[in-house]
Amino acid sequence: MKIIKPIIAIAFLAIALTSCTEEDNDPINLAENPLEEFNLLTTIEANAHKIEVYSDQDQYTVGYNELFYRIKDQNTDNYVSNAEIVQTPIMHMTSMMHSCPKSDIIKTEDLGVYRGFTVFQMPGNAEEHWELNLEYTLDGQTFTASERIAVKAPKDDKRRVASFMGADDKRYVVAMMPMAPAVKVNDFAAMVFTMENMMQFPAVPDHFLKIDPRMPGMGNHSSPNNEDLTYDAATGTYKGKLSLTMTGYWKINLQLIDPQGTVLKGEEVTEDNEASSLFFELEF
Ligand SMILES: [Cu+2]
Repeated sequence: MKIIKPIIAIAFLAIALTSCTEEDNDPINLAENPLEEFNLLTTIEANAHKIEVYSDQDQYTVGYNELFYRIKDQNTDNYVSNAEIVQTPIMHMTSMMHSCPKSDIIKTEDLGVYRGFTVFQMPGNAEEHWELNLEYTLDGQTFTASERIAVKAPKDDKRRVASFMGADDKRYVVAMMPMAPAVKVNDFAAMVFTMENMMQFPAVPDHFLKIDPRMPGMGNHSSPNNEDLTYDAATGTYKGKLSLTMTGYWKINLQLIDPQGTVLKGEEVTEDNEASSLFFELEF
């Protein structure tokens, strides 16, 4: 025992010298937070666990959100790498409760980091709020945790998600995938979900999304070399090409079309009709 003590003391000294934080957590975890570049949006303390939710944005935003999760065992100060996590975001509205399109939460290549996405259709407000509900299983034991979260409109107030009733009397949610627009032919992607009930929003495969980007501030001109979005089974997204010929405000007019060719929502842009009722927006 006499030999061990000095070794431990030296080890602690080494940690104190190499670590730039004074917290008494596991130094390995602190030194190697794979989510350092991301924003910690929520910390939930429950069941002797600390659950962290990270995003590359600094808020939960209406539209598509990629979220990263870590669970720290507060008894050992270690992050757990063997959890099964299920998310159920719920919006508590004055007249009803509903969820939103969301993914399974999967493990990433970074040990102890889990990833999933959530598509919020609407922001919270003074009377109505979103709640993040998590159910997670660790070593055969299941726990729950929940926390109220603030879902806000995008900072630029541009539309990236649309929720509507289709011509087939089904409700749909169409969400634009995050992108960094540039003056070029951009890769462009979206996801389509149907609202089966208040809680279930399965992804919709094999439809089509026609795109017609326009600049309403400049005679509603379009751009060449756009490609309509078609379903990509490998990613579960709809992929196409968005041609942006200059910077500024663009309205991306959309038409959602089912496999039989029926237009479920949206109208063609013509001389007499300057915009579709289904659209995304961006400004850069
Ligand atoms: Cu709502």
